Amino acid sequence: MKVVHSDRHRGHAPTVETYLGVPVPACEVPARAEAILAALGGDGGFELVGPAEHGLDPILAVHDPGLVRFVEEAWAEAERQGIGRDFLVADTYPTRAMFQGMSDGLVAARPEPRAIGGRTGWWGLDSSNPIVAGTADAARSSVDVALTAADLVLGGETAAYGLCRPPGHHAAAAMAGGYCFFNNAAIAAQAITERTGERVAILDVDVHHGNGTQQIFWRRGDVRYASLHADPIRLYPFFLGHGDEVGEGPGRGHNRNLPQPLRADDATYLADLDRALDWIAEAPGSVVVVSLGFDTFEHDPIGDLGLTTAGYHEMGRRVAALGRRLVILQEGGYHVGALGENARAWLRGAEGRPPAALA
Ligand code: SP5
Ligand code: ZN
Repeated sequence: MKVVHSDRHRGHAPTVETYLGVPVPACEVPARAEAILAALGGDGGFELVGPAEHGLDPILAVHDPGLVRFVEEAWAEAERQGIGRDFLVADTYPTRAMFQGMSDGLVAARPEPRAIGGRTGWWGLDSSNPIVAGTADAARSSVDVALTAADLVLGGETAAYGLCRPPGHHAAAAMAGGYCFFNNAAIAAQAITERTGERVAILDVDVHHGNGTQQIFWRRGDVRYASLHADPIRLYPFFLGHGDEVGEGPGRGHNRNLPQPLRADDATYLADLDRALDWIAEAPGSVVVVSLGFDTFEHDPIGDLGLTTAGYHEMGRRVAALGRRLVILQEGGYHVGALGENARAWLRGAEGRPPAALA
């Protein structure tokens, strides 16, 4: 399998994030991608390739131009306004109760603030998502990695893996958050449906609900979204990811959430994976975009499920058994020491190769 990666992810190098208002070591760090790259490179069965530049148009096909402008300008503007910090995190968020009782039109006409603290809240979900000098360039390269993986599959590969970093699935049309700036999987799915005229499915197996992907395709019947994730009653993103969120309008019945119990093991999880795969198989289409997270791992520092490395091999095997072409894109996973072997297990499973003997 071809593995698409770019060194430009390294520009997004936060060392600190804030968690419940307190600075803590950053989770979403360059070492994550380096660990996966080293393991896949060392396997001998993967071919490493660089991304092609795809420009802004495919990003603007799913994102609000205001979000794109914000991501591109945020760091320079933070410096210009003299925040005097190593990283930018929002100060104030426009939470829905602030607008209670106002008409939709008047709410929609509220202007974007100019002060960078307010502006970051305007375009953001949460305060655990630091922006640094190289964030915008890394986010652009991550999209290029995803789109290059999609190109490979549309060009005839059965499957391709995009080592995206930063991840994407929490980014909505007009919102960054959850370590995500541009929604790599949504941008790839949109490009695939435009180019093939086919329907596309997105299977999201990150431990967190992909609220951004769900939002982007909420009213669309041409891209269906299935997600397995820790029940949002317990875990980020808290406010979406419940089982009764099924899409609306033309998208009704094209969104499927399968929230998982605390410490769900391989067997519990894989039974729901089969439900998601059967549901994907009900709709036509030849390509599935996989939002692949390893924060479902039993030892992940921020997840609360119980999957094992052997479980990832089986997951890859079952997803490939759908018989559709796979654009596999990296999302989360924060146990840096296990990321390489987990990625290797999943992708070897998808290729029909046996699990690697552990070193
Ligand atoms: C793509 C993805 O997996 N995003 C996850 C976003 C989770 N956001 C909340 C994280 C709060 C945990 N912070 C503890 C930091 C310790 N390093
Ligand atoms: Zn996650």
